[in-house]
Amino acid sequence: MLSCIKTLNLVFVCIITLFIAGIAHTQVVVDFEDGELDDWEIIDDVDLGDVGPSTWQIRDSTLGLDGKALYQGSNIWGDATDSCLMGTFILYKVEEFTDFVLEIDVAAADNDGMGLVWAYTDTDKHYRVIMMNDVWPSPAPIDGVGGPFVKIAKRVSNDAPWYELLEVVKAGYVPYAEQGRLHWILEVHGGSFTFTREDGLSISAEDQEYKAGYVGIQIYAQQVEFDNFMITSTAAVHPADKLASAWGAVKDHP
Ligand SMILES: [Ca+2]
Ligand SMILES: [Ca+2]
Ligand SMILES: [Ca+2]
Repeated sequence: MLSCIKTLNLVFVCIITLFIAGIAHTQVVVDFEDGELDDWEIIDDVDLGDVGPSTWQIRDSTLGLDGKALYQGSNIWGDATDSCLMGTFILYKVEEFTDFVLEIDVAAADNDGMGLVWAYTDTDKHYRVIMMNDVWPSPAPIDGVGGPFVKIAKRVSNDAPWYELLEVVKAGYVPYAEQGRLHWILEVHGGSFTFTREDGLSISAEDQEYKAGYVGIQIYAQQVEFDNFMITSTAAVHPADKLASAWGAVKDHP
């Protein structure tokens, strides 16, 4: 009888533990205070007009962020004709994400292109949100929409047209504040993407072909700091699956 009660207690503990583990969402927070970029990969894009290189580093913030911040300081830019905003990526390479919420603090020193990338598997395969205060490209031969703007686009190739435009905010675009503290939120769920800035500007898009990949940052001709990178995986783990496997493990226990 005692043994039976012990077994029931074990069952209870296992089920509760696994249930909590199943619904908990993994979260990563990076404040760059350790000065390490070991978890990140820097990739300068292909066939750039200005081949750079990028100068990603961690430095003491000079733009009002918290302590140490990630900084890109070169003016690496564009395809050879400077008709598409490209430059350099930095990717968080510890794990790939499917459904997630990503938040980050930002402070820009210039008026050019910056944004986030996700579902990144290569320079020619990822999604991006990118914003631009400057009046560029001008004209805009690739997708017909010159700056200023914020766009969500899908990378489709390593040569023209590079990106397929999924959504753009042009008429309602408000320039981001330069030299000030900004905050971005990107929510990705099942091929639906929503990006929101601290001033309320928002853009959304969808793509049925969406698959998991790495997340990161993309820069065009911009000098900018980032801090307090926080990503929360919201990929569903069905509680019933966890309970079934928990019960199976207990039954098999001698
Ligand atoms: Ca920091
Ligand atoms: Ca500029
Ligand atoms: Ca610039």
